[in-house]
Amino acid sequence: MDLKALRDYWRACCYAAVGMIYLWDNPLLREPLKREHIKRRLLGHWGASPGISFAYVHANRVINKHDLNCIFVVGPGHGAPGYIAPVYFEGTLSEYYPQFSQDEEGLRNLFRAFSFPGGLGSHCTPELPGSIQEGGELGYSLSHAYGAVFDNPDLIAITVVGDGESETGPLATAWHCNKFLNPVRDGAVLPILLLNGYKINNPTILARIEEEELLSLFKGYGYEPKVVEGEEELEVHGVMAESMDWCVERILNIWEDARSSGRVFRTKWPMIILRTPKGWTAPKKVEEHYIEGYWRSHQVPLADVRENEKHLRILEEWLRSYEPERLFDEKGRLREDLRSLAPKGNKRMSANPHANGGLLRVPLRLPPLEQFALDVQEPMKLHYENTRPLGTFLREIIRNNPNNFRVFGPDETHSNRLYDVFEFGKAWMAKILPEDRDEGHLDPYGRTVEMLSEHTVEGLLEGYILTGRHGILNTYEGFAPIISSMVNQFGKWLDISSDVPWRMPLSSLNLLLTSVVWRQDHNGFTHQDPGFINAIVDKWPNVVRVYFPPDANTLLCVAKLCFQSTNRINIIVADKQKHPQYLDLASAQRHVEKGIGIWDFASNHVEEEPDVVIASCGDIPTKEAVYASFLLKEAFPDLKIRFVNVVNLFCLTPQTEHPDGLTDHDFDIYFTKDKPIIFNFHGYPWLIHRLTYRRTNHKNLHVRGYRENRKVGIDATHLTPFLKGRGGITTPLQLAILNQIDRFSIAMDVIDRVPKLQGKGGSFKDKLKNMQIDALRYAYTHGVDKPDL
Ligand SMILES: Cc1ncc(C[n+]2csc(CCOP(=O)(O)OP(=O)(O)O)c2C)c(N)n1
Repeated sequence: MDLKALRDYWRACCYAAVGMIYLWDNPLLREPLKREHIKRRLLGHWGASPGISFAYVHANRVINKHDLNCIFVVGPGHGAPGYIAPVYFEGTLSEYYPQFSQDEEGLRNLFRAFSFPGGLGSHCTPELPGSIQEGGELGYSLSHAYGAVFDNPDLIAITVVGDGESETGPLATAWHCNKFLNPVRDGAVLPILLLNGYKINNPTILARIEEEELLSLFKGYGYEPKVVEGEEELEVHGVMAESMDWCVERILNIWEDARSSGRVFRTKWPMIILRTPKGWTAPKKVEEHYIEGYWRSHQVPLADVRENEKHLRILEEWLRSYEPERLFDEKGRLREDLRSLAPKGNKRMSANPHANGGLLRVPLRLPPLEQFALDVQEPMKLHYENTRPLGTFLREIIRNNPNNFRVFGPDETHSNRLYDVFEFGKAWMAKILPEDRDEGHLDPYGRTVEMLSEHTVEGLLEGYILTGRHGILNTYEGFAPIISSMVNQFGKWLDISSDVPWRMPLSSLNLLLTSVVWRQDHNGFTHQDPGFINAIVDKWPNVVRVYFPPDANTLLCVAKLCFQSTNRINIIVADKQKHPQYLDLASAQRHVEKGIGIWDFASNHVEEEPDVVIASCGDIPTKEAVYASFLLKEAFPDLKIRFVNVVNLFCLTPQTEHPDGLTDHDFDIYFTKDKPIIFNFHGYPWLIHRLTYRRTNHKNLHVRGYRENRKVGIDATHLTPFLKGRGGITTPLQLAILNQIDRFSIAMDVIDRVPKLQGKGGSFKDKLKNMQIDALRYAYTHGVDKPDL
């Protein structure tokens, strides 16, 4: 093993990383460094870069030696210079971006483009070949890596995990993903903990505990850690090379044992703890300030080199310490013997097709929906759990796509009525006990992955999709905000990726939010939060879709649409409890295609211009709104009601803002230009106002929805005595009434807002109040809703 060559390759990477941060010109230091050679604005993160390149160069060595199929996941993605450098030297960057050619000119262009407007970002962004995560928001490297190797039996995800990153919740839980990794069916993750000791301004916890504690921690997580450290550069290269060999051989042996015997077993997977100084190879100290091996090396260690001649000389000395004249040939290319160290073709981690998953993606084989659809002969006659047929659909998708589709969830797939998927088991490599045979469904080959960390399952799904597969995550609506930021990061990735011509489209990220706010009968206030969608609706219109299917058949059609789409984040909000069924499959299909529709059965005098539009969005508000319409039809047979149901939330948005938005003309056709609209919504009412405020009839739009503020401004004083018990148990109708999305409130709203009812509607409004009081009394007395409601 030629350690010196390995070291030189790495030093060339370090040189290039420093060059990217500082140099505008004179990329090979062929002349003395001058002020004008320095970029005007110094941006980038040096501290993580040497460690990232170090891991990359050593990964290259084992790929060649063992003929491996590897991708490289960078947790501390802010250390992009440390990733870009080896990607450039192995030629991939030049293939995608010819301006970064393998010569002095290309090197200059690269240095200039890094962290520069219109150039390359300062993280491992989607524009970088081989990257599957930007690493901007820390914490997701391990779950992405594990998701990537599921069902990819010969793939190893070599994953640099920051020691600061390790302090985040998502990363801390993701170590447990090894309990789902089946050595027969799945690939392997080789975590390299970059224990460089510091974050932005603090030491890391893992670097300041005793070695025994550190090792015990990772042993406890089910790993066999190898510590790589040393006094001197070459020595560390030697230890790293030996350790990488050991890790890879161990992985290959585990695979071989499991696959030749067909025996699945849980094992201690290898990992590396790379204890090297932060900002390794930078000046040790500048004017009494520690740089190398300290947090000061995190970003740009010498920030004033354009103004400070002394610092400029220190920078020059630093750059020259890598001996660029020895590393590059006269054209400015990396020395040929060094270039030959990189793997070739798709063996290069930056060219591995798994890291451009759309290249490998095959569309799902979807069974026809007729098999699962409910037989709805007449609206409202059949009551059924909306998510159950979806569970059967998912089960058959698994059957048809046994190697590239998975269901993910924290722990609620059963509770969410999707249990049919358990015919194909729940992935589980930890202990299985006799009682688990009693519908535990634990199975090393299971296709559903459940772990009580919303972050981890979200990360696993993202990693699975990023590498060209398909899936869905089901979670309680109230806890979806836990992953709001993570979904946001993934959306950014998709948004940018869709503008990168060589990134092929990925399957969409499908999130089913169920056990919704309105049916937290047994959990109460803590489980009521429809706010996830508020955070997502403002995001990239090319990426985000939000669907509110009102019944089971519509949910099936929405799910099919989502599974066929690419590069999207599809949010489906649907409850799991029994609900009235409205649409047969063909009607549901049309309803989903339009995204909005008028329901004649809930309207009155459909052929005429309406007096009022009752609109709904969301399954429970729809049910209440339909009943409101029925009450009104009976009380006021002459009242002309139009009932509009919205499935695709973005229909409401102007077309200029979202591709699914209705034109203003169409919006007026549905909602009229001047009639009152009573809109019963699943989430916070202001969201509907935000989406529609520019529509012609917005001034007549009156929205009901979930309200946190029930004591102030309540316009139904007769309800005040009942505003109790919010934190505890509620009945469904009680909760609806307290938020005024119930049938009685909606009917009262219509009376209040339709001019011709304001005189004659008084007596019926009073009756409606009585009905509310009776319903609430009944709930507080018997603990359930009246059976006829
Ligand atoms: C979730 C999250 N919180 C905070 C930050 C801001 N931040 C950027 S780098 C960094 C320190 C990272 O430390 P580490 O993972 O050890 O990386 P390294 O020291 O190798 O740069 C922090 C806190 C972030 N990017 N993501």
